[in-house]
Amino acid sequence: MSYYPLTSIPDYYGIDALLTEEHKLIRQSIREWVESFVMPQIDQAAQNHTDIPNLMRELGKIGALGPYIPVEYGGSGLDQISYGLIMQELERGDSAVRSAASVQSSLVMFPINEFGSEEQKRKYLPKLAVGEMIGSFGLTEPNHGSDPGSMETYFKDMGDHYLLNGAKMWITNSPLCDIAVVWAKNEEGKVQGLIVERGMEGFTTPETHNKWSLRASKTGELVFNDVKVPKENLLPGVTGLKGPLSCLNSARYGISWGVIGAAIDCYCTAVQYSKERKQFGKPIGSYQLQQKKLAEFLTEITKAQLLCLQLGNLKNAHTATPAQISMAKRNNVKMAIDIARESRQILGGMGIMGEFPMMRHAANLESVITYEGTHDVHLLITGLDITGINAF
Ligand code: TGC
Ligand code: FAD
Repeated sequence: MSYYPLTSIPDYYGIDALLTEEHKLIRQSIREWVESFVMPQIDQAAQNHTDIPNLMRELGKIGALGPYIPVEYGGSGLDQISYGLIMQELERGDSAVRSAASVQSSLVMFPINEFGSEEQKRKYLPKLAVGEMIGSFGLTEPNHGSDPGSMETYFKDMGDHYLLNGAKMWITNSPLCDIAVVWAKNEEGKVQGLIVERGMEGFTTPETHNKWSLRASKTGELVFNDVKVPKENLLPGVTGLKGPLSCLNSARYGISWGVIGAAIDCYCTAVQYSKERKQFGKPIGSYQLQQKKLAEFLTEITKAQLLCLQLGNLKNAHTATPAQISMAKRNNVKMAIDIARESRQILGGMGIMGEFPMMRHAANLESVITYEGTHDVHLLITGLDITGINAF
């Protein structure tokens, strides 16, 4: 259970008036699920560095996997604002929970739906939508993170199958995945996507241990040692780096919303604590220094909400540009990490304890500010959009 009443979750600019009844119902149902399923176990999962048991099946039940994927393939056919609100509510619980849903939705189901054959869509999407199958997304490599275009993983056409070699690193859910959407170079050096299934000979998924961030999420490698991939597992609909990068547009958009949830959890906790905790005979919330922090948190959350809502409108109209999405991802993650760090101070010593969410969110957000394009990479994308000059 959250430490604050859910009625204190802020809507300072009356943004709810711009949402539909369906949006609000979806948000409410995910919020209730996070209260009953995530909140009671998230601290222990993070402290123990274990994932939440049965998480993907539960996310499937509440419609959080592939919300905007067409109903005929097992999705919910919802709009982009609904997707954003779902991500916001999940990340109020924990970034690991939002990560699980956004990888499955934006990085696995999205490319299969956009670039897959009809057979691939029918084979994989319905199982991914209910969490019966878990997917991962392999783009980053040990030697190529911000610069995925230099990837070394490659495949050769062997006539009746492809032979895949290479390795991917920092892959969310790799130790749990049943399938991986893997981006690799063909013999012409062009990037293409392959669906690699667990059990294929030469495919292993070692776990990455000792993380101080996203401790309730499994991270690992995808290693390909002469893996024979059937020809029907190539994604036929895209060639080039724009394939994986267009998946990132969808995931980065979801993150822009998601981190508002983490910020809200920290802000609401800090407001409640500042009213209850007394020092020098008065609640600490009565002191100007603490009020300044709270006022700035609410201002930043409100600005982030407005940014996301309009970005959602642009996404619904199919006019959102990658650079607009980069701006929201960069701004909102920084907003959330700053609020997590500053709000922890409002709780004094109690702020470092697992009973309160700030340290967990702050630690998680160190990954979120790095993955899906680092804070600096998104700044360079905006710089390129402004000047037309590539500063990478
Ligand atoms: P560049 O030459 O600019 O572009 C190559 C081709 O791609 C097109 N393109 C895009 N298409 C769609 N969406 C985008 N956002 C696009 N950005 C570029 C571009 O038009 C071009 O197309 P074409 O047809 O002319 O070939 O590429 P570059 O090599 O200079 O790199 C650009 C850069 C640095 C922006 C890009 O590579 C980048 O974004 N780097 C960051 C890498 C990154 O974000 N990795 C994320 C890995 S996945 C992950 O972190 C999952 S965490 C999930 C979780 O747990 O929640
Ligand atoms: P690098 O690219 O080596 O960057 C190091 C530093 O250099 C950064 O500060 C960066 O901003 C800076 N830098 C790089 N290039 C420039 C430049 N041109 N100008 C100025 N500064 C520059 N990847 C996947 O494919 N799938 C996943 O599921 C996935 N999940 C992840 C989960 C976690 C928990 C983490 C931490 C990462 C995950 N990633 C995943 C990888 C993630 O996308 C990369 O870590 C990220 O893109 C950065 O790459 P890198 O770590 O190699 O850093």
